[in-house]
Amino acid sequence: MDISTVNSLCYEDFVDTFGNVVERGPLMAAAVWSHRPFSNLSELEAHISDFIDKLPESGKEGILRCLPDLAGRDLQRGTLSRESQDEQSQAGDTGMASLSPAETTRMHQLNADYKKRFGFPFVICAKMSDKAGILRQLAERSGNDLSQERECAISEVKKICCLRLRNLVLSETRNKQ
Ligand code: 2AL
Repeated sequence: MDISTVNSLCYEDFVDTFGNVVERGPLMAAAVWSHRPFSNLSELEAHISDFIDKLPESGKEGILRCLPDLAGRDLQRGTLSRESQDEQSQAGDTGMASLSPAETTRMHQLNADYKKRFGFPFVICAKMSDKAGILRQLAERSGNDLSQERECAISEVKKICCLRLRNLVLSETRNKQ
């Protein structure tokens, strides 16, 4: 859809459309609707980013806790959101479903250690990485302190949000084509 269609949506339709650009985050969409009309996709994205930045640390951690683990229980059970399913299956060439048994064990262990340390799941924009990069980042970022890591994880949420938005709204460049 183009930006004028976005601007014409009632809030119910807006929340239905954008309620998962931040995973399980309809509150974000419902809040950002107040800022219509948006002049372009970047402005919509900036309002979401701004909303997230203004949250207290507990709110940011709440956003992180709404993301499913990579290669975790939801992937195994087939209960990921459509967007997450798509991202986890497109990490690198083959996706998170194709981890070897040894990689799966390592991933589960690192994820569990990370969660124990920070109290939220390890989050990374899977489409911008691959299996090796994800495992490396997981090990490296586990060494961060809490505030550093919270900000790092939130910046990954914003990258995921940006890609999800681009799947829904034509960007300015594509509009001109
Ligand atoms: C995810 C997810 O579901 N999609 C993505 O790009 N990253 N989850 C996560 N824990 O990083």
